[in-house]
Amino acid sequence: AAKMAKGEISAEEMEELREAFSKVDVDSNGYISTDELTELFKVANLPLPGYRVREIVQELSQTMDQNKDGKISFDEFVKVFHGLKSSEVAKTFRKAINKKEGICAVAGTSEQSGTQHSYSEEEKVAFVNWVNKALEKDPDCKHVLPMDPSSNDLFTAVGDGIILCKMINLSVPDTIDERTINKKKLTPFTIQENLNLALNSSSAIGCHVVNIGAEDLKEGRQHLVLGLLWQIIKIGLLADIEISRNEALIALLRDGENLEDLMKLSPEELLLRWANYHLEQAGCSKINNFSSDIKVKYPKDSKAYYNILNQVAPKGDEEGIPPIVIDLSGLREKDDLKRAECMLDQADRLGCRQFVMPPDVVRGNPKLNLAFVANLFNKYPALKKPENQDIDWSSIEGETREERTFRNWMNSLGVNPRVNHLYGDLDDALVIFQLYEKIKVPVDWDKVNKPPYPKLGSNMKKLENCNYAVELGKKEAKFSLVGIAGQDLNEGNRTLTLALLWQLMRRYTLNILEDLGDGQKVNDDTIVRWVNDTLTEAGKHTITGFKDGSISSSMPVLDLIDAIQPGSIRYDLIKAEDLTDEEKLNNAKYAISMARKIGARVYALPEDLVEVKPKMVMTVFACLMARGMKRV
Ligand SMILES: *[C@@H]1O[C@H](CO)[C@@H](O)[C@H](O)[C@H]1NC(C)=O
Ligand SMILES: *[C@@H]1O[C@H](CO)[C@@H](O)[C@H](O)[C@H]1NC(C)=O
Ligand SMILES: *[C@@H]1O[C@H](CO)[C@@H](O)[C@H](O)[C@H]1NC(C)=O
Ligand SMILES: *[C@@H]1O[C@H](CO)[C@@H](O)[C@H](O)[C@H]1NC(C)=O
Ligand SMILES: CC(=O)N[C@H]1CO[C@H](CO)[C@@H](O)[C@@H]1O
Repeated sequence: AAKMAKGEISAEEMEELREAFSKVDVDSNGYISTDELTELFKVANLPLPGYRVREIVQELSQTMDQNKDGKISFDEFVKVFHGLKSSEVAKTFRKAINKKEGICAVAGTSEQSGTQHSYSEEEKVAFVNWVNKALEKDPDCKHVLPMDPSSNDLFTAVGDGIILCKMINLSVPDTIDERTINKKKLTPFTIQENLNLALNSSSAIGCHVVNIGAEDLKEGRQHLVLGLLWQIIKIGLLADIEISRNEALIALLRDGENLEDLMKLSPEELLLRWANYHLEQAGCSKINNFSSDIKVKYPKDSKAYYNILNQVAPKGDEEGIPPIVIDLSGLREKDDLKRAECMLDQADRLGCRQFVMPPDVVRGNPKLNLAFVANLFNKYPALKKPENQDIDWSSIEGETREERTFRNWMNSLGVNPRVNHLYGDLDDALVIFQLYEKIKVPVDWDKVNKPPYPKLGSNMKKLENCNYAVELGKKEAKFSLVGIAGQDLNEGNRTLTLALLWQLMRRYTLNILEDLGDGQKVNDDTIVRWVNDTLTEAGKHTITGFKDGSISSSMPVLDLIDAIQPGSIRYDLIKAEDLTDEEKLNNAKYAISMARKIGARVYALPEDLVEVKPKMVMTVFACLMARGMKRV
């Protein structure tokens, strides 16, 4: 071979890099994000502590992302990767790429890393202002609020876990039982409990909480705190941008589309539609995103935002709501920042000056502009539910609890792309393959078709994936998939998709127990026996199984928590006998939050206990058993 100049890359090496890149770029969008890099290390099962992985990812993304757009293109990847060839980072990274098999999460340990991580100052300011306002009246937050947005207050304020718990509960109401938050006379132990509660509840609402631990929050690791807080805030902002929650969104249907097409859109896509709907009504051109389109075409004249504000502002046609006339004179302001400031003054009159400062509008910060528009939508949707005869209203059903639990479970594991609609988003089985890897079923990615799919025959490609997914389930995972074909996944047959997902979640849960028990096989009986033994030892009532009627009161769960961590349950807060439905639910909320507080990652919902749903009951006991086995 010809001798190569230093820094040149051989064709073979290039091939290797391309392969590595496409392995990391799970969603094949041509870019890898830092999350995807983290995922690679995880998949590679590198025996590195979490903080080390974080450092490497940080270092790589800082050097690699040369144009600082938060994404790493293949060219950037090649350039820097090659430059780093001899460094320790490159070696580790290379090792990670070459060892693609074997899945095992790298533990989220949190030693002092000593490295300085970068974070976005604008985002910090925006989140601080949002939290200040959201919790303004909460007496439990007086000790830390209001935070000064220009300081680092936020990173100390989150350290006791209270603010995070409160924000989680605002984003998904009723996630955390108020009674389980430690508020007074905090000690290192009770702070740890609050942080466990916050982290495990974040998982339960579908935040991707990988490589972040209580220590990171206690020490206020800036980029981790901001990352988690953004996920929590975003889930809350997007919660109502969904057709079953707001039927007026059907006004966004376009000619030739049916309801199903609209229901498949992600909340972000719906929000963009909404913005464009109002722009169209105003006779303006459309935008394609809340980043460069806001920045380049528009706030050159801040037109998009001005027009949306003008469209949604109350016109005085609704009783009791006075009209607000948007002053458009700021459009004539020549200076970009000043024009954006004038626009935000108008947003302020609607009570919607949130998340963005003039420079964020001018530069088109994607997160903050998305948040700004989402908040505007939540306050002033300005849509009318169409009175259309052709619409089959009965087909609009919200997500069931079971569906929501599965979805939150997989999102918290960081599947990519994020799942918004359980059926539509699984039609190419890509997410299913990622879940197989999480339960140690090897996936031959060469057999998997990856997006973008060709325009013609795209469904064929997806169907092939689904067939392979079912085959893996039958042959490798040894699931019971009688009567399930790839087509059922592809078409989103509810019963059959749920059957597969349940087996995935169940296996995932059992795997955790088996790993803790040195590989010993675990089944339902093993769990019930462990629960019985633990309860008996503590002098409490046992259960006959996951269908035991006594579970409806949550008493067995509460007793088990108290057996695992003696003295943790405040029995004075609960009622044990002759319970009304409301009292049962009350106990169940307390039980679920307590389980998370002592460190169990429970996804089930209180209603699952009250109604004694055996599958979800099983996961609750299994998670507690996992927690109990770690108790030494
Ligand atoms: C959580 O939300 C529910 C319902 O919105 C509320 O009743 C409860 O007080 C909240 N708890 C916390 C911890 O904020
Ligand atoms: C936003 O949309 C425009 C086209 O309207 C496109 O040129 C630009 O690349 C998009 N920006 C991002 C970040 O996707
Ligand atoms: C889903 O599959 C089940 C079992 O094969 C079948 O009974 C049911 O009709 C299917 N549902 C739909 C909507 O096709
Ligand atoms: C648990 O205890 C109940 C009641 O004492 C008993 O009926 C059941 O068989 C026990 N189950 C196991 C698996 O030990
Ligand atoms: C997902 C998650 O953060 N789970 C945590 C629940 O709480 C325990 C105790 O802090 C942690 O070990 C888990 O990682």
